[in-house]
Amino acid sequence: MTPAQPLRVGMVGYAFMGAAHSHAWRTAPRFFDLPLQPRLTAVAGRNADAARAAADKLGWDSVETDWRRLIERDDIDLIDICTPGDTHAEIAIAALKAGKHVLCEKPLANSVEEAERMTLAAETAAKQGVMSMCGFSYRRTPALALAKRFVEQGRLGEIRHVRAQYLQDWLSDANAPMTWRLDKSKSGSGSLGDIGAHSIDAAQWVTGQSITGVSALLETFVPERPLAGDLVGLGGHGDLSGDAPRGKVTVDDAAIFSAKFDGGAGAGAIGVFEATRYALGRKNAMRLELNGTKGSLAFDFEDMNVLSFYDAAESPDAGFRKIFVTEPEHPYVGNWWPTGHGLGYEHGFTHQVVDLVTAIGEGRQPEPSFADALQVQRVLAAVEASAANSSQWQKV
Ligand code: SOE
Repeated sequence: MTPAQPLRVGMVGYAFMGAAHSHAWRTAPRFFDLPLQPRLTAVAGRNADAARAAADKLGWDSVETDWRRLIERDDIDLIDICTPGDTHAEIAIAALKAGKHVLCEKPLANSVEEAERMTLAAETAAKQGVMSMCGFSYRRTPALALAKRFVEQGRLGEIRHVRAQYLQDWLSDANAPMTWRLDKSKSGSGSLGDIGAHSIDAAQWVTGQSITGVSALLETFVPERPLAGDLVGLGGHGDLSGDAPRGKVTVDDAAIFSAKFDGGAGAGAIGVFEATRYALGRKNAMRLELNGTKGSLAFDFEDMNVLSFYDAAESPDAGFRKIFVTEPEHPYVGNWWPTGHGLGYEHGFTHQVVDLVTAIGEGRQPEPSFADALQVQRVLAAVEASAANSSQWQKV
């Protein structure tokens, strides 16, 4: 067999998402047959010593202190963007113009205007075979991929209700420090864009329906937090003293909204969404429940190897059935452990690399495309506009 051609990756950023992506780039070719062989060629970060240390720890061959150098290099085929949202548009557009494929973390951008420019650049580049994808990694959780398969098989019938929650609690402590995720100029929005965007993408993807309008409420519970310098990671457990200088939180802490979906021919589900980092005791409860005319299904990332399914054709007292999504016939699972052993958070990122590299190798547009992520961005903007206008109904 001829060895696969290399796909030489240059990654920008190396914190939490950078670590998850590094693991995925390394692991994907070890468990899946890929048409191209990923190489961890270079990582970029502004602080040379920290970037060198991250490269050594995460397994990258070289270091750059300016992302522009990655784009100039002839030995890089793909740029992986793992930085805060304020940098996405500039890096992605420059990379696509230079003929590099792009993987960009979610949410795609900090505004619809940026996301539109990125989508235009992506569509232009795709005509030359240069591909791009947005990292809504939960699509690659086997139980959620199985949920989509059930919907496509018609096992739920017509979908009437969508119930989507993303509940975390890492900001509950009012003395947890400021980080870039709480600064609108860097992150675009708070819980809404950081975790609500995942719910919006998953709900639209699993149902196959787009959100057409919303009515929303946003809340910031803790308006100021202790400043902690260049803190990396979530920073939720920083125990800074009450006297530390404080900075202004400029994003939402929690978002709730109702939504209408377009199911074609006037039909379409109605949905309720909730995203918060203040749900004490809920750690990463990314939940999706659908009720259709023939059945219902429910998923909770805190029990991520399970999909609950209710089939109305069975005896009414049969109740929800727990499907352990750990079997070879389930999406992605067959490439891992023998029956029944289960997967974790990191596997979603690995499957994301598998799907991206496979699509690039086959010359296909990977999903979610920048255009798909632009639709999510439009929903985020509509939620903010509605909340700013006393929850008035806002078309997407
Ligand atoms: C923090 O809220 C966060 O790490 C998000 O940024 C990720 O996208 C999500 O996967 C887990 O939570």
